[in-house]
Amino acid sequence: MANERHVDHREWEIDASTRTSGHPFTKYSPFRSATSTTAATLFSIPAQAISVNWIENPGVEGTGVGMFTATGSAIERSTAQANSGAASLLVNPANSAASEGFYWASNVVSVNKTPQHLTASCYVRGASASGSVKIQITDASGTELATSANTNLTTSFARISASYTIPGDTAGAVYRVYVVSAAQHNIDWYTDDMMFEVREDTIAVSDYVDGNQGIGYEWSGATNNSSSYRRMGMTTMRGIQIRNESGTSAEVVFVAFDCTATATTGIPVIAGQVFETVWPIDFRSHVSVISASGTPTVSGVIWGLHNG
Ligand SMILES: [Ca+2]
Ligand SMILES: [Ca+2]
Repeated sequence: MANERHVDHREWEIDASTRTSGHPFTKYSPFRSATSTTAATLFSIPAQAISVNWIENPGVEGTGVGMFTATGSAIERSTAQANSGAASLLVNPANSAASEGFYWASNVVSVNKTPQHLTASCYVRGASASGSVKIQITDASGTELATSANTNLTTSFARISASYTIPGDTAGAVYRVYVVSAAQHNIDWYTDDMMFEVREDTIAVSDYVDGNQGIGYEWSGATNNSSSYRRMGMTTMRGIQIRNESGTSAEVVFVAFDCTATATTGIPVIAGQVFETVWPIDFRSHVSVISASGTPTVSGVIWGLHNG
């Protein structure tokens, strides 16, 4: 703020709420990395938006592909290509018409007073650089509601997406996501990392999410056979344990919170020693580290919670 004054200082200081003061630490971020004599950010509070993917085997890492229905094509799980993981869905169009591919059907999207935004996305790669495909959102009988641009297949994976807004008070209904040839062709293609999301806050397409992606990512049920979600990221750091693995005494590491580490702003961690907070802290930006010499490795964990 350009017109900030000293009396605004109340907003500069952080007072944890009564509720969060006694909150167990539910988030953590482990680390092990080399430092150097240039300050580096060891950890920063992630901008980790909550999102949900309704598609049950979105990365085709599970062997069951019964949630996908072929239409004018043959489909099968293939480990020949993958955008992530080890497998994708191979689509072999029959080459008798346009719009050959497959679809996935959602559970009922419940009625809502306010609009709901549907987004569908996936990554596609041609067996060769020819032919085009598109992704569509349709109603429960396959009538088109929204369609991506036609995308020419290449031998690299590319993301395609479509979005549709359900007006408020629309009766609950099933929706389908189609991935099909844009024009008739006989080029096989691979589909991976599919996503279908229902949001009320934005029509923007979220980053791809599945339960295999690490800390904060979970399947709602069986792995590779249920919806999945990304939980909120850490918003408040509440503790750190950091070990300086070096055995060389000159290799002191300085650790700073919410500012850039230097020999004067950082807490010194002597070679071979561990610094661990013994009382909850409350920092909300980042941890910076710098070494006095060399490239000592630091390892440990940052503890925190959400909604400080
Ligand atoms: Ca995959
Ligand atoms: Ca074919």
